Amino acid sequence: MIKENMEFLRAADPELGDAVVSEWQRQQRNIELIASENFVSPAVLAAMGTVLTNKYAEGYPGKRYYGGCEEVDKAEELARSRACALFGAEHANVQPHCGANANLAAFLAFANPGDTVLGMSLANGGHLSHGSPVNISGRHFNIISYGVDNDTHRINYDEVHDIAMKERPKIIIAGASAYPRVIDFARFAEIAKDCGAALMVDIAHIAGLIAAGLHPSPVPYADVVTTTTHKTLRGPRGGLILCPEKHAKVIDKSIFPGSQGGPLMHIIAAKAVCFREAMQPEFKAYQQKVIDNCATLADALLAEGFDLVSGGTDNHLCLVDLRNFNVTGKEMQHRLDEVRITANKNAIPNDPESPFVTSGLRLGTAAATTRGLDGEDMKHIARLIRLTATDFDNKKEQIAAEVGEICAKYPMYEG
Ligand code: DSN
Repeated sequence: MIKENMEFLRAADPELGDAVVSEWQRQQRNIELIASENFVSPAVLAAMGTVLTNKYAEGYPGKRYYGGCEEVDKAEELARSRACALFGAEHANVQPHCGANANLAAFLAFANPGDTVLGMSLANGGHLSHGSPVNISGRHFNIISYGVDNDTHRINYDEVHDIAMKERPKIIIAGASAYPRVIDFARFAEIAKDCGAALMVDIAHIAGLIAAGLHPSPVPYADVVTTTTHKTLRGPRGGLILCPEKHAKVIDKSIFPGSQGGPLMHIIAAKAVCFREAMQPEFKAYQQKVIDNCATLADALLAEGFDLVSGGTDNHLCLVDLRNFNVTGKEMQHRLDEVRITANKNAIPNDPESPFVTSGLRLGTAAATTRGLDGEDMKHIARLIRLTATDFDNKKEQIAAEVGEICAKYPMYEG
């Protein structure tokens, strides 16, 4: 069906159809190690391609600004109730178009422009929408940051506490895009309580692990939890907000009419499908494999001579410090692209290089694990990454051929 749909599209619009088919082929022949990506199920893919895209439904189920919303109400109710059940939350808003929109809504709910917000710095693993000067969060709020400990590369909770007591932020943000270790949300909640801040937790990267019970959940502690739905959670590209009932009204208002217009009902339907999938026992087994594969990859990279930020990983990603191999993150990303391993350059703590160059490489196992890759493949990939760093010019054809052999074992979306 997936192939048939692509052929249908290609017949209707050859230029666009060609690009879609080429992207599918790229996904087939590359090893995907971008920590924020995944491959959705055929059911999630199907939900995104439904007639629900035709419907305007500003408002919320039972209280819309348009007629004819009976069926999309059902879809949104399913998504909301499943999100609550999956994460043990009292309230869910499934309308954010993306994680950054979910974060903006959380800012609007708990702070006013000019108020102080404390988040993890981008340079130490935080996210653009947690207060970067080039993002609306950094332009409209007074952002102060915490980083990681210089030696352990872990969050120093005592330091976060000191900063929070001195600066008295309105919001404290926990959560990161490049932090390979468990985050102590209970400790963050104590800090927020001590300084009178709201606690916002962005679980975009680890939502799947949390849903599976393999990382502690922030839901019992946070005033608001934001996430994307497409990373480890393996749903459609989009956002989600969870909160206690006492904050439901202010959160809903911050999304609509506060910062968004019409919800994307076909994407909300796909979120409902994703949440149902995430409640199945197979999903927990999948998340355990993601963690196991990442641990194996990290150990193998260490054995190949690489340094890892924080020395290893507890979750789905690891961050390689490339400096002892005398190659930058930018150059390594480029070389890996050539041998069809897809990853991204990433700043490491106290990176001497600019954010466009970087000294690090972020690797994640969520997508490759969905595809079926196992521990032996991870060890093989670590060896190929070492060859890419040390002997690229001589070995690039050989590396690309070995990548091709791995990919051929795990075809995708063939049905
Ligand atoms: N861009 C995502 C990532 O790669 O981590 C975060 O939104």
